[in-house]
Amino acid sequence: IATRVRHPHFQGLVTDAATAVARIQDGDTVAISGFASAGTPKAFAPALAERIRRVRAGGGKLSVNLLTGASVAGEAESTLAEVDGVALRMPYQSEPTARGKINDGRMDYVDIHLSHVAQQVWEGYYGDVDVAVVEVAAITEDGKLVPSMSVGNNKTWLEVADKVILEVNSWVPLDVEGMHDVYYGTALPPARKPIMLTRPADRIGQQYLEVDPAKVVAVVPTDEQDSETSVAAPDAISQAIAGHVVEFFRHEVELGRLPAAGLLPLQAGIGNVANAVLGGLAEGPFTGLTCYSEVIQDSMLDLIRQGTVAHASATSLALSRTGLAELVDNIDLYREHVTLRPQEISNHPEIVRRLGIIGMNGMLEADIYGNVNSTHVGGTRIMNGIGGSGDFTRNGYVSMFLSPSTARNGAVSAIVPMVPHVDHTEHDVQVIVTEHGLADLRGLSPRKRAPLIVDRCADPAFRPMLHDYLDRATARPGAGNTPHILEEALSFHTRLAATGSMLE
Ligand code: 0RQ
Repeated sequence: IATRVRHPHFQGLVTDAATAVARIQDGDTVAISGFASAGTPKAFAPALAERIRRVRAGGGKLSVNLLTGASVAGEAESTLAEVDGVALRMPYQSEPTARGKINDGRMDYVDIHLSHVAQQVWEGYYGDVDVAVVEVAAITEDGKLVPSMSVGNNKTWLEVADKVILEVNSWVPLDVEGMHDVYYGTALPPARKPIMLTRPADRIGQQYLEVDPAKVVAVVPTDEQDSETSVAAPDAISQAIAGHVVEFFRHEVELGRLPAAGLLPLQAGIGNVANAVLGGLAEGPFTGLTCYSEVIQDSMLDLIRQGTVAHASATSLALSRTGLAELVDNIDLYREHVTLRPQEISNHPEIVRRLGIIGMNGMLEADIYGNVNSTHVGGTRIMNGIGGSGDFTRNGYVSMFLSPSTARNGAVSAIVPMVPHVDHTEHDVQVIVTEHGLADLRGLSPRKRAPLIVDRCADPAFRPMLHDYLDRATARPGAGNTPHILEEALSFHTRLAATGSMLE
């Protein structure tokens, strides 16, 4: 432990997780590290769930409000959800048990843009943060913290929390030191200053997180690996989507709208499609690429290793088992080509706009005018959350949504007359891609966009129904700028609910 906890004050605080979580009281707001699977505290959730069970068995009450970076390791999320340990959850989850509790109205869920979390917590919208639980790789001789595999909101949690529990994970390679760039220059308005980051590889902060030693109540040693963010091998659909995206980049370069050398920094969401698109870039022709994103997935490691990507900036390493092994085995290479930053900076609107990011995110569905639903199935049931997709889409240089054209074995169309929930409006969404094709909506009025989206992106099985709707809506007297038949606009969804299919 002395190689990981190098400062005597912190050595004196070493204890086990059960002792540490005894500090947590009913109603506390607990902010933990973790972004995607990476950097979630390993010992905290099982220990708190066990304490909750014991307190309840003794007739007491115990649940907490849980703040994180984004999603955290599935086991941590489910362990706490199973014991109804979480009263309020913010800002993102992607785990079935928690999702079920939210949709049953048993867990409050606040789904906000990831770049907004730090400032909203500072502003006090979530009350006081009682306890922060943050995983680190090491505590240095002078009491600084070496972050682990994600940074997320850890800087903010350490600053705002009354009490801090540190988990020091000896699985994290010590050579991760130097991969992080923690920027301490953010302030609340009117004291804000420009953030002087102009290239994805720029370093504007420091390698370490800081904590007031007086607030630290426990240091808990752990040695467990990060759980994996699994990815499937690209299938025909995701490969077709990737093909359309690469062709689009070629076309934009030809028109002089994207630089041939390195394009512009890429952002890609989590998931198989995003992973396949990045994989598609491995086949060329682009080189010297950069990435300014939230997460680094397996395919990004491949692109770095083969030299296609010169630098990748993110807030988290969301890797599969194979990806984690590759990272740990070649940590020196990746430390040189990867920078992990606080999510406030990885997703910052000012930087996203300045760098001219190409945003590529997944969606549940888009409507014929380009409004996108990323979060609520059928308009009511939460899937995951908006995550960082809004940060990149609203502020990006080119904002793209990528999705298979159908879901549930063809019963659900990803292109519908009207979305029942809007996360990204028609004003933000510029390009929609499915396996069938790519609709470039830039410069087009809603009436011009609609037939393009249907013909390029909808599955052929749904095209006649969508055209019929559009024709009848447009033929109405006073049809307007975005013609609709309101009595019918959600008919795809009501039919799905009634019959199990959007098909007539
Ligand atoms: O269900 O898991 O039961 O098979 O949704 O769909 O096609 O595998 O696509 O994994 O990319 O997820 C929008 C959810 C897409 C994701 C969303 C069902 C489908 C399947 C998953 P199963 P796919 P993806 C960076 C950016 C918001 C956050 C974000 C997301 C499951 O992209 O959460 O972008 N985005 N963050 O069957 C009903 C539809 C459906 C549908 C798909 N129209 N109706 N179900 N599904 N379309 C990441 C972070 O912020 C951390």
